[in-house]
Amino acid sequence: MRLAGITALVFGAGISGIGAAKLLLQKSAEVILYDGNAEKKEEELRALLPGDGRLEIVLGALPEAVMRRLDLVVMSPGVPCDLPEVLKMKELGIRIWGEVELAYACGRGDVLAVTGTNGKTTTTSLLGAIMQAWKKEVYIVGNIGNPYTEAAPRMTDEAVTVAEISSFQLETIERFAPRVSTILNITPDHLNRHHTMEEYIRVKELIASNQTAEDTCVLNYEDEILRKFGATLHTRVLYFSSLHRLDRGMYLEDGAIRYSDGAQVTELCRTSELYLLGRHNHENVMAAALMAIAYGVPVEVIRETVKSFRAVEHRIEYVTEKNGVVYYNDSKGTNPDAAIKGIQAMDRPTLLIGGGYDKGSSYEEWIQSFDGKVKHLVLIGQTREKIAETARALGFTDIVFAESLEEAVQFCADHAQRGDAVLLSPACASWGMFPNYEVRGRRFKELVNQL
Ligand code: UMA
Repeated sequence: MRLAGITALVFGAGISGIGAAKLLLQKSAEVILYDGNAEKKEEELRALLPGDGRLEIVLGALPEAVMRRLDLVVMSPGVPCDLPEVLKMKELGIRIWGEVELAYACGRGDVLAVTGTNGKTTTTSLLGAIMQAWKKEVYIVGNIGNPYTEAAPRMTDEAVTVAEISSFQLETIERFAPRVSTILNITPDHLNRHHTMEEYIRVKELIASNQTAEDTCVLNYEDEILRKFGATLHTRVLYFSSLHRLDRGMYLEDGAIRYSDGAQVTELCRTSELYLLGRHNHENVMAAALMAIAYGVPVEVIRETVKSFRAVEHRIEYVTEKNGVVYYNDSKGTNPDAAIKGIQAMDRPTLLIGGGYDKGSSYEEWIQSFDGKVKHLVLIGQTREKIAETARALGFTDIVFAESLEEAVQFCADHAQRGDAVLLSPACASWGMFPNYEVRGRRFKELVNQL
């Protein structure tokens, strides 16, 4: 699609929307930056964008007269596709792209894309590090917090883009086609946005929808949904497994990560050589390594990178030790499944801070995973009643309500004993209390360091 001269509305003025607006202005499109939040400040938004383009800013309600002028709508990931305004624009026959589709249309080089319910950020960072050890021009973008549209205009044909792609972003792709993709796992998440598990799965699987026979999709063999999905694909499929030796693919066996190309078996490393802990992390390592192999990276480069790679911020991140109590920040535990990994990684009695924004999750399995390790469950945010109810029904009653993260941290500091751990692993999104999980995690670290 030719962008010069068209009128494009960018829906949402967060970091994706600003990236998209900049890119469109650079392509000489006429841009209408729209945000439903009437409290946003027009001058502040203008200051983020080049002053010489044809830019209009609309805040609050979106008039139909504006809709009727449009050739293209570029959606920010956080904006639901079934909002009445969006449905209206669809009805008017206006093309709707996600910010990722716009970036893909304008970018160059190859794309390697990572999705899945959990482990996306770790896998994307590790794959990014592997690519940086091998290639000169590497971009690490997407849901990880760097808008893809910001990087797109700088790309040459030599570029390798490693993209973390959420289900929100996949909903609005059209031609986005990674050379190598992965779906790490699929468990219930974001059901308030996608409504049903079937729809969430459908959206996740879109990551491979434009891949051809020359491309590769890397899947988790132990995920039944994904194994079924793999059988339907026309692109090359490679599996990784943490439980079974595979004739072809990557697997965990006798404390080692091994790769079989169908004829020869190569040992990548021993898990004891990795800084990343836990089976879920070993799966992330296998996914990244297998994607790199599929893309042609020499095994030696992959081996050196995985052995030196450390955990990413906010993912079971060690903060500090105070009075014999160890503090961990797992703010990225934004759903029950991710939070289960957090509590499983604890090897001592734990004071657990949970709760936040309600995404329609069920907390039963999370509470069942406490396994006698949780001394106190300190709950904050919108979901605290719902979590407490579930916990009590399962016989877990050491529950405390706190009004804020500050109060929760103080309670933990007052009640933890030498040898305990304090873990922030909320099982919920941060929205309502914080703009995102990074701000929540950083605030937690600040509070802990001030104790
Ligand atoms: N807005 C509206 N109407 C709505 C909803 C939002 O106008 O109905 C406006 C808001 O007022 C706000 C803007 O849209 O001004 C926010 O847009 P956004 O929610 O898309 O946020 P961005 O700042 O653009 O960040 C987005 C991703 N956010 C979400 O998916 C919610 C970031 O992922 C991502 O890092 C960034 O783009 C760069 O690509 C965050 C996230 O929480 C980390 N992701 C979810 C997750 O990981 O679970 C999917």
